[in-house]
Amino acid sequence: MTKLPENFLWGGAVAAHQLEGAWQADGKGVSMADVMTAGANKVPRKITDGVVPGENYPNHEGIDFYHHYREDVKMFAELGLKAFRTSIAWTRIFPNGDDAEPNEAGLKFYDDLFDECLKYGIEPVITLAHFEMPYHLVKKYNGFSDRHVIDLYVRFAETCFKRYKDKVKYWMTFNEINNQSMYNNDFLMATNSGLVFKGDENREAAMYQAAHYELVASAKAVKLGHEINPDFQIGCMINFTPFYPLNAAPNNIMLAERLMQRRYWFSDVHVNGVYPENVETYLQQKGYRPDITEADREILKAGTVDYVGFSYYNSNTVALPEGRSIDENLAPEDVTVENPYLATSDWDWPIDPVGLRYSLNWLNDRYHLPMFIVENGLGAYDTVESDGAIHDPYRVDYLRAHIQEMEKAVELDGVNLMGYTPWGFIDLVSAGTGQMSKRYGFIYVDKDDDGNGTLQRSKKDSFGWYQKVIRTNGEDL
Ligand code: P53
Repeated sequence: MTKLPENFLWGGAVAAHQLEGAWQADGKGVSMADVMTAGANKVPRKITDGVVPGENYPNHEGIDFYHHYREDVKMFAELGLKAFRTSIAWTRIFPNGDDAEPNEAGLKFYDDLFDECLKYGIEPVITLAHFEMPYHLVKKYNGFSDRHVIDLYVRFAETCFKRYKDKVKYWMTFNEINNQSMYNNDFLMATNSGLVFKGDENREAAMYQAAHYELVASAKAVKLGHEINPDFQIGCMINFTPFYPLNAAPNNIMLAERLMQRRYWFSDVHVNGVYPENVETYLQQKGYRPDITEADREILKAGTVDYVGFSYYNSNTVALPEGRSIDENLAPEDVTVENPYLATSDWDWPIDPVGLRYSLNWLNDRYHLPMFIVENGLGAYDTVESDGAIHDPYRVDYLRAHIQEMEKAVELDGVNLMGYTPWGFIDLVSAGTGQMSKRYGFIYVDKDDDGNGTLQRSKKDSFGWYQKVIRTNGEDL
């Protein structure tokens, strides 16, 4: 018996700003990602006020995929990929976000890239906004805190849908739109919504407003996309990090449930077209009155998604601290505890393969839609041996264990899964830290955290392993 359907989309995932580089080529504008400096392990990236001379901005060069894409896609074909998930850099198409006309050179780049993929039978899977809003919109509107940005995003989406309607079938509107539920984190607010806080603004209220405008923008785009090509499959994309209660203490169970509600209402709106009761009630309770019109509510209903795309890296275990109450609405970072059953990566991310099966089941029970695992993987330090080999059994162990759990979810639990695209299958700049040394790839790229290196590509041991996994449709792990 074959566990996975014959047309299962085995692939790999990246995002434009983390690999393309060429940040000023052919008319590209400055994006949010272009003003983020290099951080380090446990050192957050800085968001500078524009591009400041002397700072290290690793996304400016990325791995220069912009100039290497032909040889890279050839290697992706050798790996056996059936799907390539990337994003379209908004600033290549609309350099400032509000330009009168799109930038033809930017549009042409993605035409050429998609043609190159299709030549090898690789299906492009495209995210429209993956952490790289035009910086001009950040300055002018404070990102998605302004309603004007809805239509600017929709115009970008429409331009892409029309241009690539015969080349791209699978789309996602916003990458990990729910990261901003952790509104205390500057990086997540900036990358999701282009929100840069200057003082003591109410971050939570700002988040609910910006997220609403994004959800409206997404729904408008979904509706339009279906009109442009009824065969389009347009999904949402959420970061799925399930909250586990540390133990059976009822308050910990309720705490985990409450945190799940605060983190997953975004996909409730994407899928159901309405806000869940718990969010409506919470907004009232807090006295927040985001600008949500009746017309918006109609749009949300008219633009529900076709599938649920999600990333899965780890679970998050929580416990209510002594003397605290659930109704204080504690932030996840204030209640996260070590899970005694799980090992962690060098970046302290728990490693929890069963959590992937749990996530697939949870999402299936809640949404009853096809699902697409569009990111999963292990960031790790790799060592290049004197003969050039890179032995990365830790990466294979991580992925094998996750694929096994994914296959159980399909085979034994009946989930409808479209595909699996491991993250950063070619080494690229880490989103969270800006490091090159946090590597996810099967393909090694010679570049270090200071930007030195030849950019030469080579195969790690995991390359041959993943090739075999795809060839056997996940039978031989
Ligand atoms: P890096 C935070 C938490 C979970 C996933 O992350 C996240 C983030 C943002 O860093 O991002 C997703 O590179 C994201 C990718 C990113 C990948 O996970 O920090 O969609 O852009 O590279 C891995 O190790």
